[in-house]
Parts: sequence; structure tokens; C-alpha cells
Amino acid sequence: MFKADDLKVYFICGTQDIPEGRTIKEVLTEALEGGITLFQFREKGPGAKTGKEKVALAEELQELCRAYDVPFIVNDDVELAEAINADGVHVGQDDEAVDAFIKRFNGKIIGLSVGNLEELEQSDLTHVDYIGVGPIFSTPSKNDASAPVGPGMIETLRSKVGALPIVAIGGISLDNVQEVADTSANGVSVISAIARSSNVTETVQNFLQYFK
Ligand code: TZP
Ligand code: MG
Repeated sequence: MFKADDLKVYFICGTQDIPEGRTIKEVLTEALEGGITLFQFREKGPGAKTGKEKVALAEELQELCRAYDVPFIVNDDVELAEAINADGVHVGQDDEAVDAFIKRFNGKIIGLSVGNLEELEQSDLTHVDYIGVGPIFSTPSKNDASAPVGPGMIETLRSKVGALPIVAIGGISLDNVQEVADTSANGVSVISAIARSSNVTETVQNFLQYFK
């Protein structure tokens, strides 16, 4: 089901990432038109939807992704991912352990954030389909993000994980994506450079050029 190529241009978004005057449905539709290869619903932080509203929005966006045959991943919220039968779930080091929910996610995509060697050493990758490595550069989109690790961290972790798919995340834009494309990363995870673009579709197409 999951393939490393799904990581090429991995768009992550929640309503908190959408500029004023736009809607997440519009932005996601344009990103899908541009050819994003994976989508992660990350509804988080001040102003983020919760409860029934969050579920309803997730279902709407999931349906959109389905129409474009793009897998729909839920950030952190294992319960939501299970309830709506998402294609997968992405968790961080401080979220629910993969072991605790893997039985309910048989055959689903499991992503794990790994920021450095220490985090890698404490991670059980048995059921993990890909790791998200970052923040590569400084990011405006995660208020509790740790210090940037730079593109070199991709190679550091690559030497330990072998062929396990790696997606780079954090502060990646069209101005610095070449530095990431020059590593063995399988793709890039992007929030603001896509969500805040004045031409979302074209921006996605441009990112895709780097991961052929
Ligand atoms: N995890 C590490 S950095 C980050 C997340 C969710 C935010 C990435 O957003 P942006 O706007 O692409 O820097
Ligand atoms: Mg998390």
C-alpha cells in the first residue's frame, strides 16, 4: 500500500495554517491539483477545531483526497484516524506509542517523527513505514519545534535506518529545497510554503521537480 514515492511532496495542513480569506478545502484542492503525493491533517494549536467539528472537517478533506487517490494521514489523533478509517497516522516522540495502537492499524501507514540520533535510539521502528526528520530549517509553523538540525541530519539518520523511507520537514521552501534534494531524503513535508503560496498548484508542481 505505502511506497517511498508517496513522500515526494507531502503536504501537511490544518485550519490554523490557512491565510485569511482562504479555506482549507480550497487550498487542499489546489494542492491536490498540483500533484501532492500524501496529505496529513494536522489540526493543532490556537484556533484549531476540536470535537465534532474536527471530525466533520477530517471527513470532508479525506473525501477530497480520495477523489485524487492521495492517502490521507491524521497527525497524532489515533482515535480520529481509527474512527474515520484514515489511511494512516503520524505520531511524534511524545505521542501514543506505535506499539499501543498497531493492532488497530494493520495495513495502515505509520509515520514517526525522529529529530536526532537520541530519538532514533529510543524509537521502535518495527511497524514504522517512514520517519519524518526535522526541523531541517527554522519553522514558523510549530511553536514547540526544537532547534533546526540541518540537511546533514538526513544522512546521519540514513546511515542508521538503511532503506527506511525518510521525509524531511521544517522550514522547507522552494529557496532551500535543493539542499534537501541533494540528500537521500525521499521527499519533503511542507506546511507554510504550500499553504501560504499565492499559487498553490504551481508551488506543488515546482516542489515535485526536485523529486523525480
Ligand atoms: N514538525 C517539525 S517542523 C514542523 C512540524 C510539524 C512544521 C513544518 O512547517 P513548515 O511551515 O513547512 O516549516
Ligand atoms: Mg505530535
